[in-house]
Amino acid sequence: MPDRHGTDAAQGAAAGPGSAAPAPRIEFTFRWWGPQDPVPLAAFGQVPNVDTVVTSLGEVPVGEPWSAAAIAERQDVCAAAGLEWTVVESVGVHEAIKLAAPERDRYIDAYAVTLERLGAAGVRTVCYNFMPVFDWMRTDFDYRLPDGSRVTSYSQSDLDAIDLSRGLPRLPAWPQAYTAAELGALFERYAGVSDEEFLARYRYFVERVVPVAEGAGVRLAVHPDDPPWRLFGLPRIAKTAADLAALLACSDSPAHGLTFCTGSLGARGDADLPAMARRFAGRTHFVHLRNVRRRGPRDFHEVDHTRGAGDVDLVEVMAALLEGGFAGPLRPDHGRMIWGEEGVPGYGLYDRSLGLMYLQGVHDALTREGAGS
Ligand code: DNO
Repeated sequence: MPDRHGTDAAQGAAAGPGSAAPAPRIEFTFRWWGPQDPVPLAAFGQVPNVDTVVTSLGEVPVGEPWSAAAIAERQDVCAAAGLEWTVVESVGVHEAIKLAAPERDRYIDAYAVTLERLGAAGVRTVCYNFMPVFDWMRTDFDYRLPDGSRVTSYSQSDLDAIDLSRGLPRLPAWPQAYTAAELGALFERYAGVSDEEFLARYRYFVERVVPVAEGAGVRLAVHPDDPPWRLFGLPRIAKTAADLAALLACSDSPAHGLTFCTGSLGARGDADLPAMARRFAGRTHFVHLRNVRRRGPRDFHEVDHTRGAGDVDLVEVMAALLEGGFAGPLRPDHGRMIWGEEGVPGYGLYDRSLGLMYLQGVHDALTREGAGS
């Protein structure tokens, strides 16, 4: 039967004699920020070969279990736009878990309930991070490139100049803003926490949620630190290949894997991304492809997805992921804001669509197959 792109799925599957299910493939998808996202959900389905979407219930406070009804409602919104919700980005990890606070078990239980409900609803990939206090950090969300497009950027000297006694505003994807008093209290609780101790806290979390994910048919995908170095002296455990190996070593379960994010990891000059992609492909459950231009140590801005625009060679990364046998959801991460578009920084429709079409072309050239076949 023709699908909504007008192609015939049965033809694509072309099950010959003796062949079983079609081989697992890369699922090209997009992130949607929910009903408050200026990008209309249905727009993604007009991008060739996109049938699924990545989203999250960002309105639920971190630490509260997600209700089955709220999950079903978001699924319905996606289905009404012709898209299946396949990946959650993210289910936030409550700070009590990262602080090893006495109440952490309660929050771990709540996390497990959310995983069970997502699995029961058929949403099977969950991205999360284990960064202390903050989600991704930039010092400029409106950095102008010579062609007039706007991107996010990070400069260590600008970060060092931030006056924390004035608190921090809520940045895109952060669950909250921070007053100076809140920041002071949090930093005090992290004082002296080494990366080793923080990894032990991560292991504590993994040992409890991964068996639940496995039982629920959910694959957990931890996201690297963004940027991949220490901020404000806080511990950081997902910066490098060695870090990722240590995170993965916390559990051998197939439910415990990575979000392989080239923009996060590639902000470091010492990251060999193709080697990492090849090495971790089998444990990678979700891929973010993003390109950055490094201006110096701990100093970069984002660029478009094409080879040569920045320091991340997404052609080599795609080749390495394919060689490593990666199959699963992959999305273009952080595009530029172009053609006058306004929206969540990094998450406009236009440049991410250009990026995804480029990535599909790279994929098709490498595999001699069609991304949509
Ligand atoms: C930013 C994103 C991050 C990411 C989370 C994963 O654009 O890559 O906010 O979604 O860190 O938990």
